Parts: sequence; C-alpha cells; structure tokens
Amino acid sequence: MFKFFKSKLKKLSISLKKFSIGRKLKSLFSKKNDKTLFDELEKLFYESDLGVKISIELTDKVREILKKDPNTSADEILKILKTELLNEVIEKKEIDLKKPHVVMIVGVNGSGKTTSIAKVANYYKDLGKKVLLIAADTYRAAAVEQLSSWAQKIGVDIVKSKQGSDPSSVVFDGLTAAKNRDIDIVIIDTAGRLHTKINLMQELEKIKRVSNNVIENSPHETLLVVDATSGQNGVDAAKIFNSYTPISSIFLTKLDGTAKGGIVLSIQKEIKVPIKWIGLGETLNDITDFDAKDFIEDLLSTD
Ligand SMILES: Nc1nc2c(ncn2[C@@H]2O[C@H](COP(=O)(O)OP(=O)(O)OP(=O)(O)O)[C@@H](O)[C@H]2O)c(=O)[nH]1
Ligand SMILES: [Mg+2]
Repeated sequence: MFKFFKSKLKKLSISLKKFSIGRKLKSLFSKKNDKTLFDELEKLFYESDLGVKISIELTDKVREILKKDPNTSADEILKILKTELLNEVIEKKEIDLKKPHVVMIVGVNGSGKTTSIAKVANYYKDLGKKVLLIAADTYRAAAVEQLSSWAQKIGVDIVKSKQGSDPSSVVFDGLTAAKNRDIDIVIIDTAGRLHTKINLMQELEKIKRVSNNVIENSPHETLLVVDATSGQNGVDAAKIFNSYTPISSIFLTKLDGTAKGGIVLSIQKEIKVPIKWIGLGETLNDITDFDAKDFIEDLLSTD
C-alpha cells in the first residue's frame, strides 16, 4: 500500500473516533434500565448518518441480544454490531485492467468529480501507467481549464474540445486518441448533473454508447462521485444515477468534512454498490482506498 494511503487512513481514523459511536453507545448503556435506551440508540445510529434501515436493524439487534441476556456488556454488543456492519459491506470486485481501461466519472454538481479524477489519475501515474483524461464536461468554460491544469500538474495527456460542443464527440476523439497513443487508463470527466434532469441522464447513456462503439465493452468502470456531507440527498441521487447508468463503484468525497462516517455504509446498503475510493481533502494525495474492516473498527471504536 502507498505511504500516502497509510497517512490518510490515520487521519480518517482520528476523525471517525472523534464522533465515536462506540463511546456514546457505552455511555447510553450505563443507564441500561432506562426505557428510552432503544430510542436513544436508534437516534445515535441515525445521527451517525447510518441511514434509517441500518439504524433500525442495529437497534433491533441490540434489543434481541439484551432479551437473550440482559447482562451482555456494551463491549460485547459492540463486537456483535461490528460483525453485523461488516455483513452490510458490498465487497469490491477485483477488476482486470483492459488496455486501454476506460473509467467514466459521473455525479451531481460540485460533488468533487474533477478533483477526484486528478487524484485517481495521479494514483495510476505513480503506478507507472500511461493515463489520458477526456474533458467531456463541455458545459462550463472553467471545467476544461480546471481539468487541463490538473493534467499539466500531474503530467498526463488530455483530450478536450470547445465549450458547448457535444460531450459524446469529445469522448469519441479521446478514445480514438487513446487507442493510437498506447494509453493504459482513460478517465472521462462529465458535467455535474442533477439526477432529476432526465435529458441530462440520457446524455450519459449516449456517452456510454459512443464509448462502446469506439472501444468494445467500455466504459469498463462507471464511478459515481458522492459528497459525504450530502447525507440522505447523496444516497437518493446515487439511486437514480444507478438506475440510468449502472454504477460499478463509488468515490466518496469530502469525508474530511464530516465526522460521522456512517454514510459510507448506508450508501452501499441502499444502492448495493461498493465504495472504492475515499476523498479526504483537496490535494492530489488526499485519497485512500476503502478498507471495510478498519473503517468499521474505527467507526465503533471506544478509544
Ligand atoms: N474537503 C474536500 N474538498 C473536496 C474533496 N473533493 C473535492 N473537493 C472540493 O470540492 C469542490 C468541487 O470539486 P470539483 O472537483 O470541481 O467538483 P465537480 O463535481 O467536478 O464539480 P462540477 O464539475 O461543477 O459538477 C472543490 O472546491 C474541490 O476542491 C474532498 O475530498 N475533500
Ligand atoms: Mg467538474
């Protein structure tokens, strides 16, 4: 694992422990006979952004454990809850990289797509891969500039077009170039779109068709970028994106902006798609891959 991954994980771990579901659960247990225990537990889970479904499931689990043995300790309960949560995790699939391997990035406005592309491009570049970016966000003038400046900073190729041109045609040009230039990884930036705008969602389908025409079975991955601070809205948007354009995995950004962390698990539960990457800041190195076991340990830690 990269050194920068390790240091980022430490940062994430500290932030999750600060919110500390584990510690709060323990303190609720010190007044175990209180009739409000289960309500308060459910509230605690919900406030950790675990979502309604998981919050209810975990509370029911605690109820069941205490019914069987009212003397079960908080530590034992936490251990069982960690196993429960681990069962909720959707496993990442190991993906064989095709050549070129095409990744399309989608998501709502401002979720962090372009920044995350830079991070992923930099990651692959560090692995010695030849990377090409396609600037298929042709809506905002600044979008192409933003991606170009990242490409220059990282030292990777970019294919772009004029503002207002058809995003599918840029994708066509970009993928054709990728084949000619012996590229390993292609990452397609797309414009932010509201999941409720049907015509914009259909545009993604068109981009995919064009991609598949140039390189068979591409895009090989469709990465949905979700802002961790967007809570339930982010989860709702994810569901709709997934219905238009099947999502392979999620890049969850801005986890540095929320101390709660539960969204990582609730979003997987809701859309049955694994989390692949986590964004923890605005710089190239603010990226880590997602390790479910460590994450859940930290989320329920009592430290
Ligand atoms: N704190 C923090 N900020 C982030 C992270 N990822 C992106 N950002 C910031 O979020 C803002 C939006 O990022 P962009 O990458 O431009 O988002 P986008 O989804 O491409 O936006 P549109 O193309 O306008 O839809 C920028 O200020 C980024 O620096 C992250 O992991 N943590
Ligand atoms: Mg963008």
